[in-house]
Amino acid sequence: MLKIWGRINSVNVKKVVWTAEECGVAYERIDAGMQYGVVSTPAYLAMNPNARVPTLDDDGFVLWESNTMVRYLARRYGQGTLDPQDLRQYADADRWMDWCTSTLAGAFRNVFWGMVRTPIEQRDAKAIETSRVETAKLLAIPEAVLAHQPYLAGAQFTMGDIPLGCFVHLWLSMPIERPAHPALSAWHARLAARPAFQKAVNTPLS
Ligand SMILES: N[C@@H](CCC(=O)N[C@@H](CS)C(=O)NCC(=O)O)C(=O)O
Repeated sequence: MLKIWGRINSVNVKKVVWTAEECGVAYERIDAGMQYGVVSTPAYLAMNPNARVPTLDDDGFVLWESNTMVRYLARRYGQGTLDPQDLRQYADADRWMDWCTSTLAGAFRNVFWGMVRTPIEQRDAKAIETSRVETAKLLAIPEAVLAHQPYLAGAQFTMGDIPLGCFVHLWLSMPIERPAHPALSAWHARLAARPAFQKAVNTPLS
């Protein structure tokens, strides 16, 4: 059976669990990381030398890097739906996955870590504010796309919606000021209506 190591309050673990749920494939999730430890044990390091979560094991095939797992599961279990068959639509979906990791995640990091993982008295208000402003500015990019199509890669929900969907859910859960992004909010509501999203992504923050 498919195994996914990682605590469900990790945004990168959520991506993979959400994908498995969308594919309807049976899996076992094993808590690891942060308060659960596990990631520094020799057995875990042999699978994932980064000592990070998630790690995936599909019948002995072991992977790390969450976006790669999303692509792998989409190709193996979600062809024609999560994994677009048309090359250009595939690249369009893939582009949003890379943008989420390379651009959005770093900008958002200080809002999330500051507001959720840092005790109030130790928070760096300036870093949180810089991160908030930068994230709000970046989210105008998917907002413009979603203003004229329901999903990031067009008319259908694809793997391209998964990483950014996880991050936007966190962004909308933060007790901070946000500019109105009506198309992004409507897209988030469409994602949140999916049972797989409710199971994997709408989970406690810490
Ligand atoms: N690029 C990696 C990043 C993995 C990563 O940084 N995971 C974080 C959680 S989101 C982690 O393992 N933190 C340490 C821990 O939980 O012990 C991926 O996408 O899988």
